[in-house]
Amino acid sequence: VTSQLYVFDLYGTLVDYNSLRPQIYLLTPNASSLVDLWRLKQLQYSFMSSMMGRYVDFDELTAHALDYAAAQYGVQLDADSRERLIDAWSQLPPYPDVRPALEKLRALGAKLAVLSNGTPPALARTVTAAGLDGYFDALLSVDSVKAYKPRPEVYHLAVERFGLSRGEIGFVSSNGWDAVGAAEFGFDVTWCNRNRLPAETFGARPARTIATLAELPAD
Ligand code: LAC
Repeated sequence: VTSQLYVFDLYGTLVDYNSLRPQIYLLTPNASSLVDLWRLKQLQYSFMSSMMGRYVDFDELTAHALDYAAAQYGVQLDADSRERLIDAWSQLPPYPDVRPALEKLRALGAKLAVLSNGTPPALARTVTAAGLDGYFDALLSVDSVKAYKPRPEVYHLAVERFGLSRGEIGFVSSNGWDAVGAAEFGFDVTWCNRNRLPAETFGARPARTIATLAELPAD
């Protein structure tokens, strides 16, 4: 069945942060590990922020996470390179399966939205730079609730915005923990397992798993 509404995670689901690697290879041969750690720390800081009850926006967490990852790999970043790398998060390319999938879902009459940890300006810039701005009915940012995924009030933003019940909302994320959080909340969740990872072993199971967005809409 096709949902009336598909809500997508952004980073890692629609746009590819692995594309940051080439810029970082200019600074260290450990670019791929550095990007992995950068992402891991960015998410860890978002969890810490929500748990400590001190909201700091995602751009700032991304900067703190970069500083950590650079320190771990002994990379000295001058102010310009640091700024450029942080800014690159707003210019990430879409995965090749994204546009065809969004086209198909729209043709089936579904509404589409993004629900992301990113700030509202970052979401707008990223979606535009990726050439995806025509597809979405809403770009929902955690910034309006000052808490990060997987806090339930974040997922509630989609319920509030579209007036649908939780189970009527199709949620798509490549991030296993985000898929679990959305399933705990009660969305109809599709985990896009782009990286061929094992399923999460804690928390609610997503309704289904796909390998790429080309499988949408999935039963
Ligand atoms: C986001 C992160 C979790 O876009 O990928 O919200």
